[in-house]
Amino acid sequence: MDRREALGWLSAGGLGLLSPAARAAQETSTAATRGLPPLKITDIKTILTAPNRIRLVIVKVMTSEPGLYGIGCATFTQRARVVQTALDQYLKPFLIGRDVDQIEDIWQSSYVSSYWRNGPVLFNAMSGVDMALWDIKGKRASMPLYQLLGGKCRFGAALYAHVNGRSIKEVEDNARAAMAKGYRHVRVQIAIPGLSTYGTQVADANQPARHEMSSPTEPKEIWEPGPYLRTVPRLFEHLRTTLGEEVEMLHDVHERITPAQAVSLCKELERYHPFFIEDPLPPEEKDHFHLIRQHSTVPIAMGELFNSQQEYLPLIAGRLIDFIRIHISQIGGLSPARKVAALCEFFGVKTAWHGPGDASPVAHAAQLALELASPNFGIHEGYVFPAVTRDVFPGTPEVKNGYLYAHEAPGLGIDIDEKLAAKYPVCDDPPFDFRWGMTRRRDGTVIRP
Ligand code: GCO
Ligand code: MG
Repeated sequence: MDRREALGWLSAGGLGLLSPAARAAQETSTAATRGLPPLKITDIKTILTAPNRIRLVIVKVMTSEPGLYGIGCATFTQRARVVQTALDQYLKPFLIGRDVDQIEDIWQSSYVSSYWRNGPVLFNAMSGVDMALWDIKGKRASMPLYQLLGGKCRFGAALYAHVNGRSIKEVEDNARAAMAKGYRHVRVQIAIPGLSTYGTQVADANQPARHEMSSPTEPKEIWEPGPYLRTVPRLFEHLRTTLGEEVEMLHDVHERITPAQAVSLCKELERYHPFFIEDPLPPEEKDHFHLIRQHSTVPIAMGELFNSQQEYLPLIAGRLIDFIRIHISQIGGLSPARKVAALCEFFGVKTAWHGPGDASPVAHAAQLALELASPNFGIHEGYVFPAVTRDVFPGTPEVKNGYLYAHEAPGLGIDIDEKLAAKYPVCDDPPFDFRWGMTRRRDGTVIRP
């Protein structure tokens, strides 16, 4: 029996074991499948917008069905224009005319279309297209995307609130305010007097950097590990004592320290039972994660800087981390992310996809679809978009009582108001935030990052 005969046989009810009603239903659904018109990609638009001053890159994939399109996130905020070029000059001509239903094939062929691959620019460009194709598939199926991914495992995704402060007391007050809004998870960051500390940044990101090593380093650019390493355990001790046992506390080290310092910090924080400690080491030091594991049971979250599978696979397969923090658009979109989520499930790793303000509302909607359908979901990074951004992106998922809820519309359930988006152009002068690459030790040495 050839394939066509086999399909005919199946749609005719196989061995005839189907009841007449079941056979009628099957025939209708087979006809419906046959009835879906093949669709082509007719255009790919790149939209840059910055409603709350963060440069976002959004992709809109148009199809041969009038009015049917999908949107995706391609945001690499530090290099937005480069992603735009990758899309407009390279991916768009490569993909026009392709069948919108072949998401995996489009991903695989785009991946090798530049021969060299695995970079944040090309992966973000691919992610914009990939998410948009999933959005289209959901619209075609008249289903919210989480349904296509397996259906809901939970009603909403718990998210953590970003809490920071200039003093331990201020962090406590801000944590209480977040808890009063219903958050049960708080990520706590504290400013270290006289130092430029991640998560409490006060310096103007758009200030041009010095182009030479300054001597001495400007105070607002200095960061030293010592005072930080002595302050964070005190912060946790205070918060655990004053906020009680219920609240879950998280902290982002944001690299910056040595392997030995990371081990020592994790050991010290263990007694306060953090939910996770994030990026205790930079990706370049990933072979040192086993040291942390040997000395501490603190749950480790890692991955926002990863691009390729060669980077994250060893940490997952080696059971060296507890939460995967990949920035979904940085690895090429939802297609690879759902594979990572499934892989993580088998290795006891939960998802905590990277979701700050430079993951657009479209990216948050895509993450949420995956989170609702992943048994091993851990936590969603909370970023409450201001009203202006929510207006540009109608359908931005709602935050309520410490949970993120999906809109039940087909596909990603989110759209972009292009006219409004155009009112918030990205800043091209300067075209990027100068704060990256500016933080130095007192002697002028650049720190990561
Ligand atoms: C986080 C991150 C971000 C990054 C930012 C870089 O955990 O939310 O570390 O704050 O620093 O996304 O652009
Ligand atoms: Mg981080």
